[in-house]
Amino acid sequence: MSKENTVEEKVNETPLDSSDKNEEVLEDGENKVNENIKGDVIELKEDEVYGKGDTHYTGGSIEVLEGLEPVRKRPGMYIGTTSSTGLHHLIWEIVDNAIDETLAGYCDTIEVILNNDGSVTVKDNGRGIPVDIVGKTGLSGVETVYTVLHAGGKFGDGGAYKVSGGLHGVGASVVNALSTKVIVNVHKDGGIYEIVFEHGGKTTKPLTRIGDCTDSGTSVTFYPDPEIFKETTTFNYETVKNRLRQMAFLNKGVKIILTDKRDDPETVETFCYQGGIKEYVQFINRNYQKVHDDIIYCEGAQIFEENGVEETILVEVAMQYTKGYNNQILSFCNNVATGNGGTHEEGFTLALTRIFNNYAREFKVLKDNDKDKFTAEDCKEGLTAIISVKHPNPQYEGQTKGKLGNLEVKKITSNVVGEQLNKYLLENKPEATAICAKIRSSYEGRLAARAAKENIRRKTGLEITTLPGKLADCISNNPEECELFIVEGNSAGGSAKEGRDVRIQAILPLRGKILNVQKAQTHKIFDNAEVGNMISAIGAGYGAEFDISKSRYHKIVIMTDADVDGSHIRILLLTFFNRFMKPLIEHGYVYIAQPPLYKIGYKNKFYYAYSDEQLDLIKKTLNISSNDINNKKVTQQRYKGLGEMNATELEETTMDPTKRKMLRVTIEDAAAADQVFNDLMGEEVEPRSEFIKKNAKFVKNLDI
Ligand code: 1YM
Repeated sequence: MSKENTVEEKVNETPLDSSDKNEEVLEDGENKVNENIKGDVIELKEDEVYGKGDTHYTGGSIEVLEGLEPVRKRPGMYIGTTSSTGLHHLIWEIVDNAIDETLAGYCDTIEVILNNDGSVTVKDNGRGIPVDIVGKTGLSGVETVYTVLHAGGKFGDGGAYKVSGGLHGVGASVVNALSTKVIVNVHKDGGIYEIVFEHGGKTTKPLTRIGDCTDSGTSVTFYPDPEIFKETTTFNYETVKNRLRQMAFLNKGVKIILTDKRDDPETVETFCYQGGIKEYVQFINRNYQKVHDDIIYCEGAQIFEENGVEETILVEVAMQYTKGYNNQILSFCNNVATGNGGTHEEGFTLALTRIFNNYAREFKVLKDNDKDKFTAEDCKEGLTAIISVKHPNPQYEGQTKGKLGNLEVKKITSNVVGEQLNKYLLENKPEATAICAKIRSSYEGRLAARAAKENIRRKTGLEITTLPGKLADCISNNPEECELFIVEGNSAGGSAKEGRDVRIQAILPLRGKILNVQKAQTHKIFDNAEVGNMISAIGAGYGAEFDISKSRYHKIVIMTDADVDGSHIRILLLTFFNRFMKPLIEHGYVYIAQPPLYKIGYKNKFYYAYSDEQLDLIKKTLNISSNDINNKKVTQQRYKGLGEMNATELEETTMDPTKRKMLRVTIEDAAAADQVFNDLMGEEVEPRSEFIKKNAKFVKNLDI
């Protein structure tokens, strides 16, 4: 599994061994291109876009048609990054086109094949991309779609309901531009047609009828260009599988078959969910105890006319309460996760809070002497919900464009959820009672926590901000330059203290067991020494009251061993930050240190390797043979934990800002960690004991 990091620190492999989500990386160019996209029209400055010989139509036409040269010149502007994440975008782009065909109602099966030769084939059983000539380009429909930038889906007969694609919904031509070879086969109107592109989208075999058929559909095979994807051109099975499974959940009834031909024997998995997002909620909650058995489902549509064309906004919500304490509300627009929420989530929250408060007052769950109302947080504790919106013209906001901005969506979502949730509660009394009891207990927990805090304030006159004794703080008071290292284990903590730059680097050693955040109710968090220490050291509060502007450090570095235990502690910490200090992650303040795995000594010099591949590379570069190792000309040390490194080694390899490698954690990383954490430590005992059995020999001090 590979993914890349961002920004100023050097790139390295991800340490999140059980996560397979790739994070979004925004390169400089991205904001620029997004600012420049208005609806379907790309308005880029002349010098940014036009290669020689590009076709450029403006004036009356809406589409601005471009050749593919700009894509190869600045791939980051089109797919965000050329790392593993960007590589996988190629598959999503082609699958999106097939999904659009299913949404248009012409296709029910999509196949994705990871081929032995490094290529990927995506097939559908839709109408087949049009093969007749498109007036505007003078080229066939297929060739237009694959060679003209931003050709969109408007060349066919009638214009399908095109909703796929979000942040990087840039189309098949971008895939072509970034591939060494693309073969498109179309089965349509009794004929089999083939067209081949090479060297970044040059047509090398024009569209040819190569046979007859009785079926219809499109099949696309592409070979990612290693000159573009320098980091890797290898597709990660888990990444592809997770995304395709999510696509199947979000588009009910669509059958998606994934085959990995790189395996012997090949692996085949099929995803098809008649229940759609209802089954998605069931899947997420599979390891939890539930407050009620069934999934509450709400859906609605608003149809309106724009420029004489009927457009539809679809809203779908599925939800179920668990007995856990965190919430998992995932929202999507056009099948793309909106990680920062937006108007659909706002509408949902409004309705949820309104309906449960009304119900609770009416049925005396909240009595007349209960002064406070349920807050949104009360109503969300333990809630798993999927909110999925399909919108013909989505507007995204925020730095990462992960927030839905269309105002009308708030009202539609709020109305749909308000009406249907209310109906559900009235028609399902036992479930309504159980859910209200759950919300009431969150409410009481919150009031108890508030009272306890008030008490401390009154007694001591202090906020809970005294610095913990274990913290070895730094000298500087300027948070912008300050770094907090959260270090696993005592001995490593000692080396870290010795090896740090005391001016800007603070060390907080973690000892013993960290609280299982999942099982603990929020107001008990402070009872745990390790968590309490972290909150006090960071100094910005937690939960709804977390205030990022008070954070005493702008870099919080998780430094754990490179073993199973270390990775668990990392997952635990990420989960904690994700749930109680999310803005830290959103602002990119959380990092993962990357200690080396090996130290190689050769001819009075030392070399550090951060992976087995790097170790091999170093040996190869230095021309080291196994004889040299046997003859002790070379020393090779494997670090089993941070504790084995002395202060100088730790400083040189892991802490010194000019030499170290660090990964910046993204919201996607944190969410992935959170998911792993749920699976391991949720309410259900079964998956947890399975895990412990498998990993028992590695685990030394985990509280599960
Ligand atoms: C494996 C990838 O691309 N399928 C696909 C694409 C199209 C159609 C059908 C299609 C669309 C329309 C009419 C329409 C596309 N066509 C176009 C364009 N699978 C895959 N299946 N007829 C067929 O949108 O009206 C773009 S995508 F522009 F040519 F119509």
